[in-house]
Amino acid sequence: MGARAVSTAMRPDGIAVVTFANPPVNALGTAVQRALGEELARLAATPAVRGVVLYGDAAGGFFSGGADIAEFASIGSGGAADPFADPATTAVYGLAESGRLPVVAAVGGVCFGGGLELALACAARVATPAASFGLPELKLGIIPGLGGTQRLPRLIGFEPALQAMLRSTVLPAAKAASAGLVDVLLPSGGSSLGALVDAAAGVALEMASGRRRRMVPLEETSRLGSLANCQAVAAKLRATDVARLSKGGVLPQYEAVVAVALEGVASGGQAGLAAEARAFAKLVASPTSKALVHFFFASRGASKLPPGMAGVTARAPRRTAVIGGGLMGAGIATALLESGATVVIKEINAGAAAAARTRVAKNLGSRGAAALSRLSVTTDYEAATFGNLDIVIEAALENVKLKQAIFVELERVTPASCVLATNTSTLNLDIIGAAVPAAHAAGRVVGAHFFAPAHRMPLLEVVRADATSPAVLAAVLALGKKMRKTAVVVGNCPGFAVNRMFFPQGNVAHFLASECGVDPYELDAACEAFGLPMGPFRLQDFVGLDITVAVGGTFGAAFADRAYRANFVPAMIAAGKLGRKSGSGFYTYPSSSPRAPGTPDKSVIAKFIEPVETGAPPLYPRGRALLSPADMVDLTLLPCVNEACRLLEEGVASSPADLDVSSVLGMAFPAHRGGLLYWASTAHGGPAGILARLRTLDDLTGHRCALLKPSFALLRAAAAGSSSLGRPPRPTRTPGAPD
Ligand code: 3H9
Repeated sequence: MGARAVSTAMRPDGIAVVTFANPPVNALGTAVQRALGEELARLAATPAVRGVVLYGDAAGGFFSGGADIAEFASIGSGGAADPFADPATTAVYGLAESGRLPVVAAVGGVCFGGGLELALACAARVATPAASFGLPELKLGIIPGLGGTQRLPRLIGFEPALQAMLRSTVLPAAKAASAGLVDVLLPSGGSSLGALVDAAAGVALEMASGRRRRMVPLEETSRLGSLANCQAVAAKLRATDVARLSKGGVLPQYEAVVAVALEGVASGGQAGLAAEARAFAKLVASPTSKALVHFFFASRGASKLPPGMAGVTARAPRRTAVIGGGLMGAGIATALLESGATVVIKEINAGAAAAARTRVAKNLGSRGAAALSRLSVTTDYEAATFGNLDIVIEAALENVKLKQAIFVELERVTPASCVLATNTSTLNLDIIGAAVPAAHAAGRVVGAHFFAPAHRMPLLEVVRADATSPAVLAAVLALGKKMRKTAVVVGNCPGFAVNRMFFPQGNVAHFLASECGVDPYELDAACEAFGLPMGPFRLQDFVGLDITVAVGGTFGAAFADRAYRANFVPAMIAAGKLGRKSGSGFYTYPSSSPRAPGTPDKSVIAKFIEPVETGAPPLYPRGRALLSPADMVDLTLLPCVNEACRLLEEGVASSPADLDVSSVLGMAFPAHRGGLLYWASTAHGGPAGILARLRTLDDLTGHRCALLKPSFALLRAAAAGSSSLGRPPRPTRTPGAPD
């Protein structure tokens, strides 16, 4: 925070306009809160001042992104290190609500978390149509801790407030106004900064002169309803939203917010504030919150350019084309259109082009007409279109010759400034680039690996070949941001980061079933209780066993030293058990409800796993009785951690935090465990603990699976006594010094 974070301008009408600025998102750090409290106290002691407008000023239109999340680590430590132990930190909320002066919040942009709690404590809120409001604290494993659980229900009603907090809903200005959260909404067109401040000053003046009632939010009761009614609402929400969102009670913040809000209704606002403070202090120190805060910062960090490229900037490409309008291509086109880009889909014939358009229209749904108007489909590389593009994303079949041929065409028809991206999930970028040596050498070739369905999945792997230029990387990152994806820059190797990090999961599951007598359904149940949405066998059914074998073959060829191939899977495929799409695999699926989770088909063990594996060397040690659910989870996931260490060692991924983001957004690893590597490090005590655990598991399973042999990268991190799995940062090179 700069020294001039809070400044005041006096208006001739006696209204003080207090502006606070803490870029980039105007986080309400404790220093900002203290400075605001001091300023409100000073103004209250100045007789000429009649009221206050509170205005958050940060480039990009933020009233405030909320309390400073980076400070959470020191909360609860007590004494001077704990910024919230000092009552001066939070004095601003009481002063805004019931000090001498009416305080009005002027909101022209994002107003989240502690920022909204500050606005809620004010006597009124005036907003422009660009404003948006939300209390997203639960996503961080906490509850609002600056009065939000008490004041929001009093302003918009108990049930709407709880629903908004439980679901971390973002209310656009118009909705916030109709809910009762915004007192004055400026019309669009008349909402310049000057107009906003004038309107807020007008409201403050009316209150100062008694022409308008000054609201004290904590004392409002008219919208709360009776205690009995609130109790009934709480019971209903506990049975529905809380049960679902808390994952059956695993995440404590969902129950806490209901209990604390109810306490405020039963015992009054002040008692509610005290209950809120107690619950907040407990939650902010919980492992769940620490993991979610880690994930928050890791996701923000992931979309940055790699070290050494700082300062390179690029605008997001707007004129785009997608080659291939199949499921993947149509999904990518949909996401591009939703981000405001124009899109051309190139297909091989008129029928395929029409089908691509239909797919995109279906993805966009009934409200997508405006976006759809920016789509065109074609069967030719016409110069008029392709000569004017910023980026092409190739999403054709996973066939290297085909992709090379497409790139040759693209190099011919696109301008030299056009980014040439491929959505390959496995192929080597340099081999594709070899077909267009000039474009590749110029740095135009890059990977843009989306996950299916591309218009829904939040992750984008941006694959960087050695030749890819920083400007091209920056352009694809900017595009990712426009598409609301979290983009992670990764290096070029088979499977890139996500698929390579997770290929051991299915392999090791096969090993455990084949050679250790582990029941697939018990293994799935252990992994699902841990928080994975699907255990490895259920996931294979979902993907399709034939696809699993095909992808497994790619990894088997690339990493033959450690890949594991089970004989029973081809036998299942031969018997027509392809997984969900054929109605049966490891589970059976009723044709009447194809989305049902499936019923275990235990006959798979006796029919396929045991007979096929008989005749192998003596099975060791028919081990299911030896393995606990925790062993099964570690056996499934630590080989992935082992592979992640290799990715870090090879420089394919640049930090453990990037891989945490990739694991959560690409593989649905539970966010409340912070990501794969964060979980492994915290659960097992860093690299040395992970190594020891892997060795124990290798012993338990008879030293028969190479995926359980520690990678050199893990051994090295453990030997170095490092607390992190990543390669230690390289010292920055001083210009002129030898490499
Ligand atoms: C809270 O308020 C608790 C209280 O109830 C109680 C307290 C006692 N703090 O996302 P972006 C950083 S909890 C610190 O790329 P965008 C972010 O790390 C808070 N830093 O921008 C990044 O840094 P860097 C409740 C924050 O425009 C930079 O700002 N609020 C915070 O796409 C830009 O972020 C939330 O949960 C913060 N609060 O989106 C809101 N917010 O450049 C969380 C952001 O170094 N934030 N940063 O990587 C958001 O939802 C989005 O960041 C926001 C901006 C919509 C604000």
